[in-house]
Amino acid sequence: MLFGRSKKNPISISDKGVVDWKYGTCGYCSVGCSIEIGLNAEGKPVTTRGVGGADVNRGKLCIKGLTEAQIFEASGRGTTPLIRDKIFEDWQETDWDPALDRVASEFKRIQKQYGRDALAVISTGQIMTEEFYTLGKLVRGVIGTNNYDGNTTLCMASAVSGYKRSFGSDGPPGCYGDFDHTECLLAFGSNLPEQHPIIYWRLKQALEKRTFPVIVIDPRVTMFAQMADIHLPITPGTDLVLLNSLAHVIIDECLHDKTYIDLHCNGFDELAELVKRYDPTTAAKICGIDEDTIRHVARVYAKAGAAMSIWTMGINQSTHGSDGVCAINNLNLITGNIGIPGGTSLSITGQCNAMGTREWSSCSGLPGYRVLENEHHRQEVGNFWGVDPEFFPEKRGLFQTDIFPAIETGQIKALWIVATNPMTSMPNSPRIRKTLEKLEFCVVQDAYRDVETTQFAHVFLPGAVWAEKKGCFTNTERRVNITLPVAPPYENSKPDHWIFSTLAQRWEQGQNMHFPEDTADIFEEMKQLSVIDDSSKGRMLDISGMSHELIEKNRGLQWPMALGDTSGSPRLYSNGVFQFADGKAKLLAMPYIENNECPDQEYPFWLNSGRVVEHFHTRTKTGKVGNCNKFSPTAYMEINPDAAAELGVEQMQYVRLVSRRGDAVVLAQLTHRVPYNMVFIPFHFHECVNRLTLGLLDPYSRQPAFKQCAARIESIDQAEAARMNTELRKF
Ligand SMILES: Nc1nc2c(c(=O)[nH]1)N[C@H]1C(S)=C(S)[C@@H](COP(=O)(O)OP(=O)(O)OC[C@H]3O[C@@H](n4cnc5c(=O)[nH]c(N)nc54)[C@H](O)[C@@H]3O)O[C@H]1N2
Ligand SMILES: Nc1nc2c(c(=O)[nH]1)N[C@H]1C(S)=C(S)[C@@H](COP(=O)(O)OP(=O)(O)OC[C@H]3O[C@@H](n4cnc5c(=O)[nH]c(N)nc54)[C@H](O)[C@@H]3O)O[C@H]1N2
Ligand code: SF4
Ligand SMILES: [Mo]
Repeated sequence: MLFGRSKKNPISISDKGVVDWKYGTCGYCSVGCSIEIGLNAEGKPVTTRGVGGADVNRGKLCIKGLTEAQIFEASGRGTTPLIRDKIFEDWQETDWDPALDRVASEFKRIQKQYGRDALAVISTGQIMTEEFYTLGKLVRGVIGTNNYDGNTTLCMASAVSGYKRSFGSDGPPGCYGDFDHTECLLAFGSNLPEQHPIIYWRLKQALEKRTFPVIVIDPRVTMFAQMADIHLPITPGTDLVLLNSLAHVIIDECLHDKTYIDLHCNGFDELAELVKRYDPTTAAKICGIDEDTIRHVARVYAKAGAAMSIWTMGINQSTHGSDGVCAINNLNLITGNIGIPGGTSLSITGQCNAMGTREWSSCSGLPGYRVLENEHHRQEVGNFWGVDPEFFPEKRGLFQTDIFPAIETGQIKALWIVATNPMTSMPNSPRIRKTLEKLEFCVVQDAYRDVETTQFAHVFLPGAVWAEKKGCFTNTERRVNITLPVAPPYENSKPDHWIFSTLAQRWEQGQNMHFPEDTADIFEEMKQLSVIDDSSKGRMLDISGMSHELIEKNRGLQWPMALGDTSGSPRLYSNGVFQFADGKAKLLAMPYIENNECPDQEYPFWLNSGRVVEHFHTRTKTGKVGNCNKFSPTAYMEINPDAAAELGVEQMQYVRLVSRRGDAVVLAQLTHRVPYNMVFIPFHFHECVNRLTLGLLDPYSRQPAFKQCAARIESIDQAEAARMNTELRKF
């Protein structure tokens, strides 16, 4: 008898005619999967596969990596530079020289007329590290505006700020291999199976060999929450309260590691005093997790031989994002869980090169984790580049989220947007739209011409994308990995580093500086800068032992890797020495201050937002990939069936969602994944959630609280809704 598929036609995998495979690193998320791109006889990239010998993914890829060969010739690619005098007018096609002349002359005009800082530059987490470095050299060393930031501020800024406040430096201290050693995992605001599928797979592999408790803290019952041993459905925005309460129990029950604290931490007494106020009974009323569970989780964590915490946007995108990160660090420091196998405080990063920009772009300072505020750093970099150190400002300029309000007030007149799409990704898009319209001059540099932000540009510069160029990305575990070019830049697009160094030649200062053409040479320059001389030996961000060849051979190398080292470093702070002058980490006492826009009678729902596995951000790539689109074709809103029943909303009905900022029309998906008073919307669709979000800013990191604001649901005529939805999607 025949069962199942054997009765049907066998599955056939189409032969793509691959004759050669080239090495690369996936260009979507921060997991950093090693990928091979298959080329057919005409040399065209036609498919991809995971690299078996690569430590990160061991042959696996998720749906995005598996379909990535389709992004090169996807519709909407930029073909040639475009210019126009006024926004919304028709574009004129042009070539690179006139386009870059126009950019340089407008930047110079604006800076002369209104001051150096009237020009702002915002960048990304998606170009290569060598490109970031070149952009930083151009902006800091040649153009000289201090209002230069990246979309890290929407994403990783709270983690950066929290690491700096606790450990004295940025840099995630752990690695994926920690899953193989840990005895307890706490995961805050992270939906690993969908957003970092291959890290999740590494976790599952570890759990197949040994069991250890997995505890997920998320207001939604995500896929991750469903597989967890304990799920804590926290009240949005209150993680700091839970974390302070966990510390309360640990200290109260003497479960902390006194020896580690004495040797390696400052600030214990202040922390112990502060957390006295966060007894589980009091905390439970704020964070919504019952007191017994808080005590239980605290004991499980503190008693585990090695315990680790991971987190993503549920923590970072919050008005207490930076404090939340420090509180996670506190938890790990007081239990001695930093720098040991299975014991770490690991921020799961976001974009493929979210780390590269932090390390080398000079966005918030100077390259190689150097800061503008340090005179020695200004001198080191100035001397190395051949720039008068006096040219550098003495403290960092505006964050991305402060640049937009500064356009509103007229302080900033021109904006250069590199590989980010703020019209869709910033909170409160009605306000962003008005802001962008106010600019005297705007340049968008993107691999795709059809991104929403381009409509506000006077010049569009088409960038080559991903494996059309050669360079490195750094992943969540500080692994520097490489991508080799498999195709020439699409039509008349150019690699971003070429655009930066060619633009630099339009300034006299740029002509006097050296901008290498080959990214391997740029990497060599970064290596030198990572450890300039004996005074900078022992710097954490040491890549002097790496090279493009070694990186490819090893399928990625983790920094620090000093000259002469034969391998990279899986962990930081294993010796208990932190990056403050006295070598000790800081335990921080942080009170919780309630400041979110909470649901009320008028707007009774929490509006939560995030992602789905099939799409990446503003869908400039995945929106054009057949299978990604097929599995996730449209924006939708998760709503609890009980709440839906009360409002008379049915499955797959359109509703009108309203906040104090704006409204959107969206399809309802009834699911118990969200509690009664919450709705959740993936942010990938420009016509939807960021029209409503508030995005209050964290005081330290200036990161928006994308995941907390209030909304109400109204019914809407279905035919009218379908019409509105189609209109809004057109933009
Ligand atoms: N498929 C896919 N993968 C991606 C991306 C993508 O766009 N698509 N983007 C990449 C990038 S740049 C990033 S930053 C990461 C993001 O990765 P994640 O942070 O894992 O993804 P999100 O869905 O934004 O948010 C995670 C969870 O935070 C929860 N949350 C909301 N409010 C709170 C709160 O107050 N406390 C807690 N504890 N949790 C809360 C949400 O319910 C949600 O389930 O993903 C990366 N990977
Ligand atoms: N409501 C809500 N909003 C959010 C979030 C949320 O959870 N909720 N998450 C936030 C987070 S964590 C993030 S990271 C941001 C992401 O927000 P964005 O950075 O705006 O999103 P992307 O779509 O990744 O934009 C990257 C752009 O770079 C282009 N690009 C890709 N590669 C290249 C290249 O090599 N060269 C050039 N020149 N261009 C390239 C792409 O086509 C795309 O237009 O969104 C934030 N917004
Ligand atoms: S997990 Fe991330 S890096 Fe790996 S294939 Fe998927 S999108 Fe690419
Ligand atoms: Mo992100």
